[in-house]
Amino acid sequence: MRIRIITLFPEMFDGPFGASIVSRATRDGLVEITTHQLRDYAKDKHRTVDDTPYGGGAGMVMKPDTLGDAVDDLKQQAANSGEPDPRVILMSPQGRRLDQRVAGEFSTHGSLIIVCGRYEGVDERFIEACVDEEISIGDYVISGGEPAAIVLVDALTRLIPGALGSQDSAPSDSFATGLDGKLQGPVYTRPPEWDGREVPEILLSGDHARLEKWRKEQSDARTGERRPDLLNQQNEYED
Ligand code: 9D3
Repeated sequence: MRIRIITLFPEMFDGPFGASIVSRATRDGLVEITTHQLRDYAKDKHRTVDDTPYGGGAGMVMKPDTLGDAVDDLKQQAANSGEPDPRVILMSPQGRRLDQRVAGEFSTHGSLIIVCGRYEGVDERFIEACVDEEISIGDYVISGGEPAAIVLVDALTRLIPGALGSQDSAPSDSFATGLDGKLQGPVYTRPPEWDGREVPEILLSGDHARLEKWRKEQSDARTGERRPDLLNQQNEYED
């Protein structure tokens, strides 16, 4: 899978993509990620990427021409490399909310272009002309699309077959088929007693059948307390 990211802050990706699952998947050739400085596509000497909003208002708006040129160039790169047509995703507070199903959909695309917005927003004409889908990571304000793009890339990289080592495996994730989209229950490791607190006896018992039942009960109880919304919805990972 090939991912190209358009951003004003390429350095924000170095840390997250240089560590952990994404770096291993990159090393293993499962995913190739590049960042592209939007300013490099500006034509004026000040390398302008934004302008004041028509009709007034606070903040600045990202210019459609610079963004359009960047997307066109990266699409051309993809075509020249014999890749499938990239899907263009804009990280945006107005987007469809990211969940495990959305991540799963994107993980099956051979080629993605992810555009990170900054400032008050992006000129609507660029979105109409160039963007296939706007994605939000949730109902809270962050400063720009970059942290959201990092979350999206991490979530979808985990779903590429072979991206996870033996250390942690996709089917035991909270939002995966194994737990039917419910929360994971409590987990424990040594020592068997810490600070006067004991590990539940069933975990030390070796009774596998009883243990499976206990884990399911713990998962159901926790989901009911913390995320009752998950009990009353279809498993979004599966359907
Ligand atoms: C007038 C209100 N504006 C600022 C408080 C709106 C606004 C503009 C730009 C709010 C956030 C941003 C920058 N955020 C993103 O680009 C973004 C985002 C987010 O803020 N939350 C969740 N997902 C995403 S994806 C991109």
